[in-house]
Amino acid sequence: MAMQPDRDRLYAQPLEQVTDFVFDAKVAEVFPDMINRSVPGYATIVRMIGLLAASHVGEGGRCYDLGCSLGASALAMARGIEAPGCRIVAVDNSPAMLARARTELNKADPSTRLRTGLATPIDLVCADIRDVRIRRASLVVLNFTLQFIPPAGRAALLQEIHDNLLPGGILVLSEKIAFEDAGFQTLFAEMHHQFKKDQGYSDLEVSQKRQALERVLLPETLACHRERLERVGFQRQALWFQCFNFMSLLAVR
Ligand code: GEK
Repeated sequence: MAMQPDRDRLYAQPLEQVTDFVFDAKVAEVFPDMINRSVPGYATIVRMIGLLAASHVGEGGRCYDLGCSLGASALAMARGIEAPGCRIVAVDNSPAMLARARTELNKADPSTRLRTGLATPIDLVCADIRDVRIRRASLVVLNFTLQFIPPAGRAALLQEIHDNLLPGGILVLSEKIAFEDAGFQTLFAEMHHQFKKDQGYSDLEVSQKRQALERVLLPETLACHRERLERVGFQRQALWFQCFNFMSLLAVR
């Protein structure tokens, strides 16, 4: 049978030692398949980010996709935005992911090297999102990225975002979450496992990947996210998506 080059098989064979997960070239290669088969609702969330951008970003608006990976959310925004003179800044600190993002975005938009067809240009920036200065933003997206920032650094990042959103500007914060209730924690972890099996992953793949992420992806409870958003100044927020232990919040400045 022909190998599918983009199929995620990174954890299919038993590994002598499962090392911490990193966003390297091997991951970048299979990333769309990996995230679609690992995060329930991922494609829906990305599509809705496009719709949010379409309805919220006015003329000259600035948008940020923080932890952009291959640029799926940035591309959804670029496709959604109709207002003229807008700009999207897409940031990731993995050179391998950004290199692949550049190829993917140019494929989506070959004639302009990220600049045609899509009226809204996307600037790809290789940087740590904690070092990026947000300026007069209409829309900021953290789509499954905050979970990779050590918890002690999360409030400062959200403060920077809050303080530099325009009044009425929005933050989309999507995360894997934990549950205080031990019963729900077990139930949703199990449902996520079942989801991954249903997507074609084996028990071995699921368990090795879980081990690899254990010290890298640190989920918090929904209450914890909401309280911190409130503390940094987001008084208006709504949970607009949840499937098992994955959710997305919309917070308005
Ligand atoms: C999507 N948002 O497809 N600075 C910059 N980037 C970072 C940092 C950091 N400190 N830490 C992690 N990343 C995307 C999916 S994936 C989610 C986001 C996942 C980057 C990391 O390199 C990776 O590309 C991304 O955050 C997380 O809508 O893999 O579960």
